Amino acid sequence: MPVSEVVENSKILNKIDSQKRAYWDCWTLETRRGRQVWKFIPPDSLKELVKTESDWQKPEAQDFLLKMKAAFEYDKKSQPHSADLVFRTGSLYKTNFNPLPEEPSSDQLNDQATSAARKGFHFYQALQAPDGNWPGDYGGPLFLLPGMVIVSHLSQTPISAPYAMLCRQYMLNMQNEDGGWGLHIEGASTMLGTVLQYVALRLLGEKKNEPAIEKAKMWIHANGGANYIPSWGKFYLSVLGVYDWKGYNSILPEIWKFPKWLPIHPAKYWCHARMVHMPMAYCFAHKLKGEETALIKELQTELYTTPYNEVNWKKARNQFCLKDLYTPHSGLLKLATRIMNMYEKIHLKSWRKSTSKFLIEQMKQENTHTFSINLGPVNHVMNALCMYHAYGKESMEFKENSERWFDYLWLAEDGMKMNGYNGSQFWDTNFAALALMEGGLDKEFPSMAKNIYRWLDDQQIKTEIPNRKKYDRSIRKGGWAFSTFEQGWPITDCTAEGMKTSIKYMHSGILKEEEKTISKERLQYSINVLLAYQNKDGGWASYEPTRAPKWIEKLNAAEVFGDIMLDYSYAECTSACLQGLVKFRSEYADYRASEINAAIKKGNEFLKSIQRMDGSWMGSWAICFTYATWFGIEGLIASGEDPASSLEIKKACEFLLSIQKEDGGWGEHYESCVQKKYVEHPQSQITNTAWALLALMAAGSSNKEAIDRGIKYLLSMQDAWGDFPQQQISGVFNFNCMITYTSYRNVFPLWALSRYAKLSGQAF
Ligand code: LAN
Repeated sequence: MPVSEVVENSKILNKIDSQKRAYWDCWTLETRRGRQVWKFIPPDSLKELVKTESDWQKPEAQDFLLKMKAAFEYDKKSQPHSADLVFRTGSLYKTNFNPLPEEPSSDQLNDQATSAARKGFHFYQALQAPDGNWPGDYGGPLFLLPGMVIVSHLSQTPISAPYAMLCRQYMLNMQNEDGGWGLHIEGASTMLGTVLQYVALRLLGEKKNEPAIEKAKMWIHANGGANYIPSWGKFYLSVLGVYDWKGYNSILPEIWKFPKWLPIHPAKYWCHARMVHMPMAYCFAHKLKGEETALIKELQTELYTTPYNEVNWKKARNQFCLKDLYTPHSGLLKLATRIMNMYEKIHLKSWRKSTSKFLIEQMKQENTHTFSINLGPVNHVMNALCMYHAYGKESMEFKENSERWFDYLWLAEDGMKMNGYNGSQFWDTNFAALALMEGGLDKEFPSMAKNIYRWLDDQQIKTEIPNRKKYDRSIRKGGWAFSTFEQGWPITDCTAEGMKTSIKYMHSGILKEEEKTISKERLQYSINVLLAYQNKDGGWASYEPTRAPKWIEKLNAAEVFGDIMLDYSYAECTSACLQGLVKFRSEYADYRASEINAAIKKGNEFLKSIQRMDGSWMGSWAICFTYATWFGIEGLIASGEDPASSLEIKKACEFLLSIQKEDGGWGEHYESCVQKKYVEHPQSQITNTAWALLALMAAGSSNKEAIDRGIKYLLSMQDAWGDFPQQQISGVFNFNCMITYTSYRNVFPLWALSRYAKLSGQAF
């Protein structure tokens, strides 16, 4: 069958009219060692017309842009979460995808599971990038893109017109019916989301009398005006010049010059908190503020319910819209803020100057250590602003940083969004790797498997940061990052997973001896990372061991997130580390063996200690109890519990069985994370079902009937090509903000189906 015919016949593709597709086809994803950048390839009709950026102002070019914008209109009402169709359909074209011919039908469930897994991997292979990873949408949060738009405006570095147009379309698509925007794509409207999109849309050229803008303004006014925006918003508005720094509580830049042993020193915070504090502190120290252009003056009048010069800024410091407020300020923070505000009035000029110099040096180093990608989406654009301020638009410092903005932009059928990281490449690839190997399908898809291994090999972090303590960095050589090695921040569970999966692949029989390039010595470095990162409580946190006592959390001034100040021990990270250590021990008994044994014992005890009374574990990084209970069970089994006799595992299974839904699936609402208690979703969800099934099968649950019903649910959700539909968003951070994992709808059901087939004695 010719590709075009296949594409026309497909369920997902024929929903997209050819007009839309013509505009989508102007975009192609370039990947290199995991770096993913969307490139606009102008159609022939534009090649002569648009040679420089200013040519986009020509009427025909504008006409093209508006038509392209329309091709990315997306109806959020029926499904807020897009299905990553631009990338997926593009890949299907590129790889000349042909679905597998239907296998003879069978009434045996294990046969059905086997062919569904095979079909699913055949489809998923078409999405694998040539460098071995799976690129994908990592959007969800709505407070990121406006940050980039604001910084691009302030640094007079406009985002090129086709990109900017689709950023606009994305934000318009994500508007809620009441006129506001949530903290994330599925959330109810908040002041932070609404004011930031409002400002960003206006900066990108949306007129104030457009219906969407007028509606948004009404929402802002009805909820008190932009003076009620949470602190991070107050920061962005201040640098832009549409909020007065007088209305911003001091964040004491000089705290960076305090002795490092103090628990309040930022070096002790969770890396995301400290790396965001750093540029914020720099901007606050300089009261950095953009030029007051006509547009900025307009915004000043649009955002408030009173004239701009009558806003009570002192009061505004502590005004927060209740719809946003997740973590109210503690008494301790209020007291600290009063003292810091007092100091701000009299601050020592020389100390401020040396602090500012220190901060910019630290940020330059962060650029050096991360190929200017930086730790995450927030500090990345803020650092760019600081580089612009300190060194100017033409400086290498600014340019190297701003070139990497594009690493964070992602295009889907709902427009151009900003990812929550520079991608989730490693993480997605690792799970695909494990799922593929579960039932032995790596033998049927050897080139996919070999590419995966090459990717794992390439992506291990191979260098240490010189003089790392000066930059508050822990060891990193031997680790794996969540996205790419360039990003350079290793994570406990990514490291453990990378090590475990590499070992599994080296023993799988698909690699020739000379292809097994990851040496024992390199894996020993991973062990060094894992052992160095274990917490005293026996668990593992995300990027570093916990560095300060729990009371520091009371200083959380980011009202919209919970538990942001410290890196805590997490169920998921601990389980992954246990699995990694055990895998290493089973292959190499002669490296740091007694320490590994002790670490496993302590980790096992920690996992047991945080199991809830009902048998569940609460997840921190995906939704939610089903996710972490799967990790809990796997972690206990890996660390030596016998599923047949372990009471903890028995209770965990009972929990999972108690929440199975009528249709055989499991469905958990993201409110579970927000409320920290199990909240059911009205519909079964593919990912929750897959986690529950993986857990029950790992635990050897005797309830075959429940497992069969779950498998049937998964089978019923797969389409003829082997893909699965996108449902509710599946990831989370800091309890309150959800984030997309576009691979989960494929990888986890395929993994569960493969495990089912394997346990039924079905050989692929
Ligand atoms: C992530 C993504 C990956 C995730 C796992 C590896 C899955 C997890 O097991 C450990 C925690 C980690 C590394 C994680 C932490 C928080 C992140 C970095 C994110 C969810 C991606 C985006 C988020 C980051 C904090 C977003 C920026 C927002 C701020 C509040 C700074």
